[in-house]
Amino acid sequence: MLTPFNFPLRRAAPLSVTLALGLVLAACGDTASSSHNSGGGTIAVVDGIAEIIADDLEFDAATITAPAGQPFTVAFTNMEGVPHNFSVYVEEGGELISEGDIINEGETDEVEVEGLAAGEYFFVCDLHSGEMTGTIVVEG
Ligand SMILES: [Cu+2]
Repeated sequence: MLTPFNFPLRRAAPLSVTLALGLVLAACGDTASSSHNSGGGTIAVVDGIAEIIADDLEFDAATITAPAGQPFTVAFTNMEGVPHNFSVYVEEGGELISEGDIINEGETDEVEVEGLAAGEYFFVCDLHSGEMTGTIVVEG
């Protein structure tokens, strides 16, 4: 297990989330030894687009803020030699809103997201669902 001393900036996932993700990872044959969440930080949708990066098995933001009722694009770039994608769900384990393509190092996928009602939504790399997750906060 990683300790807070190893990763002082990373938040531990709530226990229920950790358990749920563990089930998903078990199904994939992966072995998650930690709640290695997204790297922290918040990015905003500006002029209909938000840019997010994956590197070191992390997204570079844990939160994306977006205005309610306005479709937007997430420009997702993979910066490492491990495939990733960016997908949006109503909630963890819930209904799919947008499924991003799996992309390789140096590629960018523009993921279109419909206008959403105010609230919180779940984003994740479907290939690393125990490690690469975050929240879309829709306001307005
Ligand atoms: Cu991934």
